Amino acid sequence: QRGFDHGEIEPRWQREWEEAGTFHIPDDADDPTYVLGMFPYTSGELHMGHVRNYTITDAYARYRKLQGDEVLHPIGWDSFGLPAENAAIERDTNPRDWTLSCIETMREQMQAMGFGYDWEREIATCDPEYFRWNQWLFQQFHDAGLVHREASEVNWCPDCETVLADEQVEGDDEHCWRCGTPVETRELDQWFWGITEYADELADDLEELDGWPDNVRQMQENWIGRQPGARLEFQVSDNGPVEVFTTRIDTIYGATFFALAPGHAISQALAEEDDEIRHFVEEEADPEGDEPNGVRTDLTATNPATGEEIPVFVADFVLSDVGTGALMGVPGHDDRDHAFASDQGVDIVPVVAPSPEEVPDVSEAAYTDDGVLVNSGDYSGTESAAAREELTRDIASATDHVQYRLRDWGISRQRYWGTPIPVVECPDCGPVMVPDEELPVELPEFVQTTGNPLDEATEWKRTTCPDCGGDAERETDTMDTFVDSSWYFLRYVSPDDADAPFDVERANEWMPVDQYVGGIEHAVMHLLYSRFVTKAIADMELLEHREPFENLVTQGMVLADGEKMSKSKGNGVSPLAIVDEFGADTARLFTMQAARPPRDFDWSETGVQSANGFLQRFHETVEMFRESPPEGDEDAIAAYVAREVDATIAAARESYDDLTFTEALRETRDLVGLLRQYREYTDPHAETFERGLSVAVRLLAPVTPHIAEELWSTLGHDGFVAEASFPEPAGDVSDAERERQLVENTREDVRNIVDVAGIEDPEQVTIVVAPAWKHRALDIAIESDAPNVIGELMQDEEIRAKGDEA
Ligand code: ANZ
Ligand code: ZN
Repeated sequence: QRGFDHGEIEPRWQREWEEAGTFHIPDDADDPTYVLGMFPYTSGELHMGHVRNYTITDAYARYRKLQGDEVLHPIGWDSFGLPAENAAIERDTNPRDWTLSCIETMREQMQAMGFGYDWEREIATCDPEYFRWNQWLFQQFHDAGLVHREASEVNWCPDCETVLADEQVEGDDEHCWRCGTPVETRELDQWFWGITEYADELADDLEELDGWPDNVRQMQENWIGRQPGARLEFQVSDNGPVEVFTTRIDTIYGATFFALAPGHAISQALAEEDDEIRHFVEEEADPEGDEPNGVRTDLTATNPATGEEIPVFVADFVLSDVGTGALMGVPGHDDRDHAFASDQGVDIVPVVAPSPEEVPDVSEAAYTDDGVLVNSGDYSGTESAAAREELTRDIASATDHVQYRLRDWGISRQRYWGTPIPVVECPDCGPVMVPDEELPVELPEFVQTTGNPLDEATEWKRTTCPDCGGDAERETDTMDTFVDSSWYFLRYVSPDDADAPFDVERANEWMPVDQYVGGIEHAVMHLLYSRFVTKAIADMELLEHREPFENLVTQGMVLADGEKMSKSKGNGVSPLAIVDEFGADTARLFTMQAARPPRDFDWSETGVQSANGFLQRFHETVEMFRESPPEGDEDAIAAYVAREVDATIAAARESYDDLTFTEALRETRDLVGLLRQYREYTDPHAETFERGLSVAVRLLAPVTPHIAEELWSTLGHDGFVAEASFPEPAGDVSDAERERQLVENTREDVRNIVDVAGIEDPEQVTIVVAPAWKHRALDIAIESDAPNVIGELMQDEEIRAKGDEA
């Protein structure tokens, strides 16, 4: 019987797994291996990126199960957020109904993919039973001093009508991450979570995250942007002391100008009086421009080291929200200062040199390295690092100061579909936390408006102050959805817990996540927030772990003709169409064998067909097992095949362990090819053949679980292959041993086959030519003077190269 009916096989095994509770992890499980894919945003349909992400996760989870681990592999829905609101408006429904219908569809699609989830642990962030714990966290963070409200300039997307976090503003043109509209700034009262309190720990602990890709750690480090330096004051004409931040106090003798950001209070005051300055501040200043621009003021500043009066500028390369919004300009040693000073005709003095004898010429370009101080009074001759310490000590106003690029996390959003911030605004008491027993604060009915629907919900807004009992109004901001995803991995340990966000004891046992898998686009925001929230929860003594994700794999993009595959680009291929036509196993196999997880891969129709073709052949090969058992003796080929089976197991194990998958799949594919030929052309010993099949089925089971179950039962096994054990090599499979055996045995074996079997057909010889051995077989073929074989082998590129050498 040839071919297999995926439409029959796949749903049948999915049902069987479900009925048997194969992937359910009981609450009393003892420290299961926690494998987690970043939960999907409920857009309404699985796309290829999801299929890739969750197949990687599922294959790894299934692999660990085959290794004998208990595996916790849950799934949930990141289901709050602006897109649902927009979709609801478009469809004239409300975000809740829309989102719930998306969840229904996506759940079905995931089930059709055969992902082995513990569905009893499913969560959805838009469920009040979930988001009440966001509100609870807000209170706890408030009590821990990690929440504050501040009127601040925020990024505002005029199209989405919402505030965006810095991380949600993309590109040099500063556009909205969602809709691409250029972002504006606005001044608004915003709630913040104090992630900067944890800046040092977040940066320091990156070093220990050696199960994370280096590029992700680097991106986080850059985002935190820790800069050790000093703060010190310059006396500015009538304005008194003005503070600056510098990383290079060792260059202070070369500070020949002083510059203020356009937003600095002094610049603003000067703008009132002076037309030129006002024009610059209001019109000309362009912080993003390539050239530093500025205007000279009538003020002077006193360099505290030299005592000299230096000119004061208002300049656009000085940023209002960095450091103190003022800087000391050292054109001899800083590139931007150099460009600015050259333009403005300010003195450029070298004060640091590679050595005292080689004072650099800084007229054309700054010398930016550390070195030895020159032209620096008593400090001349001192090394930069030592001079920084000494000057920070000696200059009266100077103190050590570490500056960070990281800002506190603005969690306020002026939109409907999110977690209401649990605060009541009282005219007498100010903002008051909603007490615990009143949680969750649920959302009112949805209304369509251009602004924030919560502002229009008059009834909902009206409440009483928890403190004084007087009339008060609810806060109408909702939380950034990154709050939802900053701790969801903890909720899976006790998804129905009505008394706590998670069961503390179980979380201590089950956390951290052993293997996390998700897109590189979450390298900064989601992963940094999750690390912060985990640390803050640990400090509340609810968790013994300070890092949530021990190992991380990031997956590249799915491309179509070199471009990111997406609905909006119109080049999307629906995974469901492939599941319909070829089955979930084919879709899974294709996405897994096309590229290792971190790499992008290009979608290809032929790739899908070839994956399906292989599964057909695989099915056929195992079906051969049903045919009348072959008779004959254990022969040279059987020993050959047995060794190849072992080598395949070893290679597959290595590949699954490091989540590369491609090698495991390629080797297993080759093994199946070998087994087919073995069965057709020889008189094999049944045991070796059967073992080969049983190994191949288990090696493929993590990636193509349905057909693997089907074939496992064809081979006469009762239980699920999902619960079988990963095969162990029967012999020594070290590279050295493999090589030794190869050299010792191969020549003779091939000669035996060629001679004894009287083989004419080159294809028959390729039975023993498992791919890794091909070049060796070529040597042998040449030696044993088998021209047909050579002809056949020469068609293989790898071998041809080797043949040319020979
Ligand atoms: C003097 C100096 C001399 C600096 C020197 C650097 C090199 P980077 O440049 O990334 O290391 N700075 C301080 N406040 C600023 C603001 N509000 N806007 C723009 N720039 C500001 O960052 C640290 C340096 O940025 C600081 O050290 C300061 O220039 C500048 F050879 O002070 B430095
Ligand atoms: Zn009050």
